[in-house]
Amino acid sequence: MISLIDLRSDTVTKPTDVMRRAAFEAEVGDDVYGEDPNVNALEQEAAHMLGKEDALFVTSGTQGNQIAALVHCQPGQEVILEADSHIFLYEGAGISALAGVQPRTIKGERGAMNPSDVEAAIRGDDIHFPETGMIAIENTHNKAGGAVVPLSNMWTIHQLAKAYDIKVHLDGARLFNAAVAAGEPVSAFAGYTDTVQFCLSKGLGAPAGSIIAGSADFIKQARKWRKRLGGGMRQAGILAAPARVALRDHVTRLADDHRLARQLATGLDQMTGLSVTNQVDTNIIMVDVSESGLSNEDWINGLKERGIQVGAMGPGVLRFVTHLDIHEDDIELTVVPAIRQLLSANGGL
Ligand code: TLP
Repeated sequence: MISLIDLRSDTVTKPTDVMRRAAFEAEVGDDVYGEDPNVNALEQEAAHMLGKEDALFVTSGTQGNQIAALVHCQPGQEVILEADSHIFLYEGAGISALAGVQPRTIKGERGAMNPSDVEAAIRGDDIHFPETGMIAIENTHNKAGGAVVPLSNMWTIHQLAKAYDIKVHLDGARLFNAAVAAGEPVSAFAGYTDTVQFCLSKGLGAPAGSIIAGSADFIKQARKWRKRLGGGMRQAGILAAPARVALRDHVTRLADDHRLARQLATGLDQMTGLSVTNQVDTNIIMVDVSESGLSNEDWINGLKERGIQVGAMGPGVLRFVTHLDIHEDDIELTVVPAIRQLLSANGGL
């Protein structure tokens, strides 16, 4: 079977041989009893990297974000979050369905909410109003094209939140991309939030799972919620062992994904009919194809015929994501020529 060059997401990476060996050889135990050595080690290592008291291995980024809302909020409260955030757009209204809260969205600038907009959205003490239960920040911001939300923005929002006694949660699905791009440790970002979720199964390349981290008391409650949600995974060391490899070996290499993304973005932006709409901080490129004369479906199907998979991120917008399994040759020898070919076959370029 010929494998396609898959640029739909960084979730599509396959475990490396080192990861597969780690999974194969992993010593395991029942994690619901707290007895899986690899899960315990992964949680400790992640908490240490983030500078948090404790951490918990959860099934997915979505589960981590939902647990944050479940622990921080009471039903009937409100969560302040960015209007294009993953929690608002892509988690099946989970915070409403599960935690019983309503979202209060704020349109950000490259994913960053203006702190004065956040402050204006915090509810006063009034019998009519829901209380603000949590503020969520997303970094990197997916829909804003992998934009790094500046540390200074996070600091200001965190200070504000502390003054109002509101918890801040970081959806750091791609936190390591943000940290590598900013040249800062992940703990710098995590330091400006009460709780943080990061995905092991995106750019880091692990097969599945996320980490949620915070105070010891938060993790105690999170562990109970994870069990309630059916996320107690028993011999999860099979997944935690390759995730430990990801944290050990795949952090600094994220800079390669960012370099390749910039390289691809430059190539795409030079083609008539295409325009890259985001500043490429990390591994995501958003391309406006509406002037190309081809629909999203034409692009997705046409590229698939040429051995490439991409995804749509809205009308006339395609998303290209670089990751562990994408190499310079893929971009230069296959992706860029295929896009040129598709454009010229349809009278463009
Ligand atoms: N994002 C996926 C899709 O769901 C859109 C992707 O391909 O980018 N937060 C952010 C910022 C995310 O981008 C994602 C996944 C999640 C949370 C959820 O993680 P999972 O898929 O592990 O539940």
